[in-house]
Amino acid sequence: MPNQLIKKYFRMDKLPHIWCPGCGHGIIMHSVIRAIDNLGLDKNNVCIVSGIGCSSRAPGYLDFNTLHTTHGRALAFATGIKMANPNLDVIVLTGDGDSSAIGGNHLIHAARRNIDITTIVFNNNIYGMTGGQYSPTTATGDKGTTAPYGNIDRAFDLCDLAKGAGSTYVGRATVYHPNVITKLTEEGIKNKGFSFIEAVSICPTYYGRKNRKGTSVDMMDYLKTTSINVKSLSEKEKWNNIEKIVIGELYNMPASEYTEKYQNIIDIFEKQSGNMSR
Ligand SMILES: Cc1ncc(C[n+]2csc(CCOP(=O)(O)OP(=O)(O)O)c2C)c(N)n1
Ligand code: SF4
Repeated sequence: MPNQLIKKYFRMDKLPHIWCPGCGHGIIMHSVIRAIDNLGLDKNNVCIVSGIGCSSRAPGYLDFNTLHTTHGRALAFATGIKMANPNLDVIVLTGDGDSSAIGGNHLIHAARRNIDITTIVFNNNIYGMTGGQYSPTTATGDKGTTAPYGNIDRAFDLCDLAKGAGSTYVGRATVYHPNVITKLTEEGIKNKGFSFIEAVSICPTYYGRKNRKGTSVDMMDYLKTTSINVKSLSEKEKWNNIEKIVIGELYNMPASEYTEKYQNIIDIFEKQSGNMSR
């Protein structure tokens, strides 16, 4: 089955990929492809957009309508695409730095508008592509090239941020749980509004090495032992759990969608100007 998916959805001439051995990003990319395939989406109707970073290389390998944009701006481009053609299935693949540092403002406003875009953040808690600077999701005390004595910032809970900003669908999984990433992505695509999925990834090369997290197998093992399914938690525990990585569907509350509301304004204007010309 994976082989068939690769033949169907990958640009074979763009492989091999640039990711390091043991990187988690490929697992996320594959999980997203499975979601698209399970939903039976028309390839020509799917548009995948990214910013810049190791994670943001994913659209380069995928055979859809794809756009590799500037750092932090994936959601700005995706918003333009969705506004121009609301019928497209628009999916953003982005990193934690790309989406919540340089692109943080675009994230909160896309969520606030509830525009029908599904965003999957490959969260490896570091800037991988540029050599390991700390990001807004690096845990307090962890090291990066820009935090050699340990990061003193508090880390964003990306799902909490996305929910607070207005996302109508929010979920989290890790690369140890590819089937959960797939399921959440499917539900996110089905949600008519802004869907946010945090896929916790691993960067053994920069985050792992600098923070003595061991091999990529050790890092996967950590994800396995530290994750807990949201279904076993109370409402309070699911948002305030600093000991565990809470996975599963965290929020699902459909609300009116931005491009539809915008079309309503156009319809009202055209009706009024039609009346005036009579
Ligand atoms: C305007 C601008 N600033 C900085 C950069 C350098 N840059 C490229 S990728 C990146 C960080 C990517 O980190 P993240 O989004 O976490 O993705 P990862 O590489 O870890 O997957 C930075 C700072 C850039 N390309 N453009
Ligand atoms: S630097 Fe890190 S995030 Fe980038 S490809 Fe290597 S392991 Fe993956």
